[in-house]
Amino acid sequence: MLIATTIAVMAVGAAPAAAKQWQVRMVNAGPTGMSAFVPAFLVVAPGDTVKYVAVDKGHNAEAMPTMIPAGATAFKGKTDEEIEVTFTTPGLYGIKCKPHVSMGMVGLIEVKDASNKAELTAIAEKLPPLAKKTMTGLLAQAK
Ligand SMILES: [Cu+2]
Repeated sequence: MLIATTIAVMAVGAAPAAAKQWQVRMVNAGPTGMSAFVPAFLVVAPGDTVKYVAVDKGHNAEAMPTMIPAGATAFKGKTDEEIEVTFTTPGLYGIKCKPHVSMGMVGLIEVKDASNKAELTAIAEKLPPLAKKTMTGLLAQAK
């Protein structure tokens, strides 16, 4: 809690401007040719908003309830729904597309703190093989 507060204060001090809005595109053919979130890994500041854009049909974005920081609330977009999520609790958030998680369509948002990395890494072991592979690669980028 103390760490979270400190980080939030630092972020405000470093960036007095308004919170940023980021975009993650939901597409049928990402960098590997499979359905994907693009970018799949994003580092944002507390208070920033991420908009999930339905570039192609048939995708959704939802947080995996076991892969979010303690105290954070999971969100769940409907298929083809473009949602804007404001991330306030620092930590890592594992995201999936429900129809395509078994094809590896997962994403990772880091809200300026990766202190729950070990937890998410353990849970990623239980994802379907392609989702596990993608998520493990994403987690390797989180510091
Ligand atoms: Cu999808």
